[in-house]
Amino acid sequence: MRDLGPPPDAAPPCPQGQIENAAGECILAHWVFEAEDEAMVHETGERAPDGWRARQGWHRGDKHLLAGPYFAGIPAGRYLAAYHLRWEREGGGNSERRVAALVVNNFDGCNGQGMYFCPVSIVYELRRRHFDRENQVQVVTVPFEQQAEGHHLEFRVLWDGIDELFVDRVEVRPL
Ligand SMILES: [Ca+2]
Repeated sequence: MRDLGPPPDAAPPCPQGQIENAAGECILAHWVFEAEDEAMVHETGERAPDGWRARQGWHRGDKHLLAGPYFAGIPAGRYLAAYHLRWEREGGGNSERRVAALVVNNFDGCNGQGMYFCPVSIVYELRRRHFDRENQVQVVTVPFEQQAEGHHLEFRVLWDGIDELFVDRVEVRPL
């Protein structure tokens, strides 16, 4: 019996670490969005080496420390957004105190319902207890779904204005 192989119209699978995009091309399945990149938007905080930070008394709270970069090249699918963050306690309160909210947003909106905002992740309430220790960059992951390639994604960090927070970058990989 002859081995006929795969049918001729079957696309070969992408190599390890790559993913097929809407055009049928294999692309690297790993994206790095630096907080200090000029495509990013900041409503509060200041530039710091390798990222962006906000401090109580210096910067306004309840503002976005990070938003953007409105990147549309991630194929449809489920992913993890890994936020690289550094935290330092400044105010009173216990370990339940919220430091920031993290949300992955589809900036194109939800099927024409509303403009600019359509969360494609849970809204992750980042609390003090999520950090193992102060003054050390650590990773917090947020799962999200890219519903269709071409949607402009942004990775938001809404800073509460109490504890110091620094964001280095957000990395995205398939879930
Ligand atoms: Ca960085």
